[in-house]
Amino acid sequence: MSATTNQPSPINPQPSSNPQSTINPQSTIRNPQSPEGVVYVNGGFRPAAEASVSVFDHGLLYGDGVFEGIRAYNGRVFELDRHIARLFDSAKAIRLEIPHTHAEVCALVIAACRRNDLTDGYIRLLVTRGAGDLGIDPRKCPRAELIVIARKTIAIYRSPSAGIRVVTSTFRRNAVDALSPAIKSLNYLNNILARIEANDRGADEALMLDAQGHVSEATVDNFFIVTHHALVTPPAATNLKGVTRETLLGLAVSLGIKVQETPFTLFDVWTAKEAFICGTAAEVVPVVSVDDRVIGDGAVGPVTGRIMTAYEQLVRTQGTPINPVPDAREVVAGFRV
Ligand code: PXG
Repeated sequence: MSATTNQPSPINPQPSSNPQSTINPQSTIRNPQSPEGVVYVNGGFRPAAEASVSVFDHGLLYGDGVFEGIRAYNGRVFELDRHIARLFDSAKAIRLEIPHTHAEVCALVIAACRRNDLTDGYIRLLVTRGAGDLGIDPRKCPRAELIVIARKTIAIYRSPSAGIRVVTSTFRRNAVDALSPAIKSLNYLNNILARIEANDRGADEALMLDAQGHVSEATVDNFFIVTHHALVTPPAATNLKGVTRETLLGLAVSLGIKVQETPFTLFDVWTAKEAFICGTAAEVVPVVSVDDRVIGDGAVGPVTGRIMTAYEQLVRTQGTPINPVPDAREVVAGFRV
């Protein structure tokens, strides 16, 4: 963080008030002096070490903002449109005006991938309320701040493919009539407290219940169980409308697996045949125990295995190309010139 305004940098000598000028996805300008890559902030791309926001930014002061986590695989950004749509929905819910169009934000994500030479990695987008004064009133924040970070690596769980140990947290997921869990806001404190609880208890992840005591989701991932009847996940209303969750529901149907979106309790989890968590960063991670009850036979179950394989194949073949192959007509036209 910096108390000063961002200074012009060699990579973006003129921080522009016109965002259009910095959103050229065709641009391949890279800065060899920025081994840590470049970050889009304050209207331009800057070396990561120089990328900063004001200490008066309400994203920092109050968690007033929204975010997205997106993955790139094999030169494509997976479900880019869907993630940006959710970013705009989250922003709308908190009355935050993103100073760009949907198409511009998509173009910025692609530009961030190119400028960081990224073909596989993780993209984090944040929109904060921007700099204001020390009061809570968002009217004091004239301009929202858009930040795009693209990294080549992402580390999540210790040994995800072997399965993780989960414990139920005493902290509840946000109640729908408090702060909607559908808003991917910069305020993750109850999820963080749940994760600390899991850490303290030697587990890999925490399972959170909703205000009624039904299973909601993990701290940063949606949750599924496999019962004798179907692949079951809680209704989207009480948790984040996860892009991976949605993708897996579609994949399961195409694999002929019966799916149900219905509320369930810890009893259903403890007695499930299989369980897994899913999210953009974590992908599909088997859960081998919950609250010291072994799930199924403690190994990766057959339904989870099929879903993992199908997801792995899907993400590597679909998405928005980072470096599109030139249109065939353009190539032909090029020869004629
Ligand atoms: N639930 C919550 C509460 C989340 O924050 C998901 C589910 C999965 O959603 P997607 O759309 O990614 O399938 C998330 C994802 C991380 C990380 O490090 C992930 C999230 C937030 C912060 C960190 O994996 N969000």
